[in-house]
Amino acid sequence: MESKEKKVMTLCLIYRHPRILLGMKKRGFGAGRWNGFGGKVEEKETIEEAAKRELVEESGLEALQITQFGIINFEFQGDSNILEVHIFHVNEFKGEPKETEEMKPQWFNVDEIPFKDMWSDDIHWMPLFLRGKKFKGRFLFGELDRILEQKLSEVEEM
Ligand code: 6OG
Repeated sequence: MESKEKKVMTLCLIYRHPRILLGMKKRGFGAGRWNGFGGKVEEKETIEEAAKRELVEESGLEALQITQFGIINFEFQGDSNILEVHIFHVNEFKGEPKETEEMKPQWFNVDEIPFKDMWSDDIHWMPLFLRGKKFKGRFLFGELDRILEQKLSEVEEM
């Protein structure tokens, strides 16, 4: 049996209705796409600490209130890694969004989220997130961002 290596990651979405802050990823994994802010959890920190740290590093914003809303496992055909992405809602924050080496931030109205320039899973779970629903899921990607399998369900608690 092939053994899969799990990488735990964070993804923070700054959302105060009707606006959501996204960042254009300038380099690395997911470059050229709009996404929330996040990255890998390091050994010595909790997942929430990592979420806050990555948010500061990538957007310059300090989260004052943060709540977890989702966990999604991403797998890629022919790749032994599983990305376990923990999705957080940031409702209150301090500071002004600033462009960093990694991300260029921009506010979007929730009616104008640029899904065609985002990871193709986002259009599936974002509506749940925007309605304040908690969720768990799994996506298997094939070539060129094509979703081969997906499972997504609402949950009461994380
Ligand atoms: P760094 O490699 O820059 O962190 N991420 C994904 N986000 C979405 N919406 N869909 C995916 O489908 C994703 N895979 C990873 C987790 C990468 C950032 O991208 C997120 C991190 O926030 C495959 O450290």
